[in-house]
Amino acid sequence: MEEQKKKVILSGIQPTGVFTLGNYLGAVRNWAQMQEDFHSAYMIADLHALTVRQEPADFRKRILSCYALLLACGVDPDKSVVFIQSHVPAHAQLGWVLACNTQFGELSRMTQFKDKAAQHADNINAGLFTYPALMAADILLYQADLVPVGVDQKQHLELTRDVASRFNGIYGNTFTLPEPYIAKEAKIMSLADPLKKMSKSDPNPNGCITILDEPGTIVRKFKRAVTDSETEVCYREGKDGINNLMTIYAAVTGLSMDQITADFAGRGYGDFKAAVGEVVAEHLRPVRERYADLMNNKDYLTECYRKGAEQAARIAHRTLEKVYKKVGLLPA
Ligand code: AQP
Repeated sequence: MEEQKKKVILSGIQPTGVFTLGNYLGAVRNWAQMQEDFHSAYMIADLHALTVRQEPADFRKRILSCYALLLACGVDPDKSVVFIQSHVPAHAQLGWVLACNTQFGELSRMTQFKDKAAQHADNINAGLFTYPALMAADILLYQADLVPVGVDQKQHLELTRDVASRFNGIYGNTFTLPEPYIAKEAKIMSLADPLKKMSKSDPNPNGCITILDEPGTIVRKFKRAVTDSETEVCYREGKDGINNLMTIYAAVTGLSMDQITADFAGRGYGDFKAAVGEVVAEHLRPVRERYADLMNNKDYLTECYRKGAEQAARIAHRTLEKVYKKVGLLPA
C-alpha cells in the first residue's frame, strides 16, 4: 500500500567532466538519499552534452566513467532506475514531438541558452536552442511528480510544465505536471572565483574540486582558495570566499555556521582552509575507492546500464505510445 503512494522523481547529470564537489553536494549525494523515499530514475544526460562539441573517444569513456561515478556516490541500481539517456530512444522521439509543441519565443527566453551561446560563440547550434524540449521529454516520459533541480534549472522546468499543460489541453490528459524539488543545499562556488559556480567544465583546475582528486590535491587546492583580507572565520555578506568554504565545511561535517565560527575563533584562515581540505578529502575517500573498484569491473557496469535502459524503456515507451496515438501518428 505504502509503495503505491511513493512519488516519482527523475534527475540527470551531463557527462561533461568528472563530477565536481558542487555536483556532489548540490545534487548527486541527495539523489542517493532520495531513492529511499521515491520511485527514482537517474540518467547520464549524454544527448544533452552533445550541445557542446565533445571529442568522441574521450566522450565515450567519460559516459561510462560518469555512470560509475553515480554508483560510487551511492545511487543504487537495485533501488533506482539508473540509465544512459541515449540508450532509451524514446527521449529523442518524444523530444521531437515536444519541440513541435514548443514556441520559438519560449525557447528564446531561456537564460541558459543565452549564457551557453555567449560561451560557445563558434557553435551556437540548433540543439543548444531546443535543449529544453528534450529536457521536457526526459521528465514527461516518466510522468515524474518531482524533479530535483538547482535554481539554475528552474526556468527549464517551468517551460516543461507549460509545454505539458498545453499538450494536455489540446490532446487530453497525457502528462503529469512535474513540480521542482529544489534541494536546500547551497550552491558551491569556485575556489578561485567565489562569485562563479563551481563547474565541471571550468578551465581553471584550481577553482574546482573533482570527486576523484587525490587527498593531497584537495588539501592543496583548498589552501590556495581565494578569501579576503580579514582573519575571522564567520559567515557574512561580502565574505564570498569564506562563506563558500564554510558552506562546504558545514555540508560535509553537519556543523552549523555558528559552531564553525566558534571552533575556529582566533585560529585564522590558514588553519580553516587546511581543515576544510582535510574533511573533504576524507569524505570523498570512500567514493574514490568505490569508483576504482567499479572501473575494474566493467562487466558489472555494462550489466547495470543495460538493465537500467530496459527498465527505463519500458516506462518511457508507454508514454511515447500514448503521445504518438494522441497526435495521430499511424501505429507501425
Ligand atoms: N556548483 C554547484 N553547486 C551546487 N549544485 C550544482 N550543480 C552543478 N553545479 C553545482 C547541480 O548538479 C546537477 C547536474 O548538473 P549538470 O550536469 O546538468 O550541469 P550543470 O548544472 O551545468 O553542472 P556543471 O558542473 O556546471 O556542468 P558544465 O560545466 O558542463 O556546465 C544539477 O542538479 C545542478 O543543479
